[in-house]
Amino acid sequence: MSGLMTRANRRLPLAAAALAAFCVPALAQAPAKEPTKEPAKEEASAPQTYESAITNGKGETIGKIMIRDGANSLVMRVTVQPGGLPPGWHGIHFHAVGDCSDPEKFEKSKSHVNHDQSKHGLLNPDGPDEGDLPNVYAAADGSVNAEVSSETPLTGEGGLRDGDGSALIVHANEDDHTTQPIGGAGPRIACAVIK
Ligand SMILES: [Cu+2]
Ligand SMILES: [Zn+2]
Repeated sequence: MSGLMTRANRRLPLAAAALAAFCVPALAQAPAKEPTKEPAKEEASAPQTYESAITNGKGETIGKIMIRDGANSLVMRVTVQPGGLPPGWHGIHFHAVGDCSDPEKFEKSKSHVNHDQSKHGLLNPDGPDEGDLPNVYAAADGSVNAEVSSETPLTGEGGLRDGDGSALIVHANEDDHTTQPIGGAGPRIACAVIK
């Protein structure tokens, strides 16, 4: 939308220049339209934000998630401090209930957010479910600095912050994005409440 507008605006000086020889007042009016439109547009697209601590299997805080939710996509930054996770790839998903109070297994967070019985997996032809996300990589020191996106909204219909909330779960192994029910990602080793 903004791209189209910008392109249209960029064409204006040419057209205006051609017109100028015949009609000078038209040139003077054109720029006055812009300031009234732009501020309203920015307000409407301001992202909602949400932050939450990530806890490990001992209930200790190891990092945080920071979510920004815009009109068409949600973007989540995942930060884990050194020593927080075993090095290597880890599957992460949005699970259906915002409860991380059982750190031994994190089973209270239930299964993946999935309102329409989709198959699991970003690479599955019958998927993905609404909880599916790309893997994150923990460096040799166990830290993570990653950013992933999702079409699942933070609030509203089908949103993560529904009545019982949701949880971001970090798994021990990577998600192959294809097999059921969780892409072979293994045990749940960390959790962040989204409520
Ligand atoms: Cu999961
Ligand atoms: Zn899934």
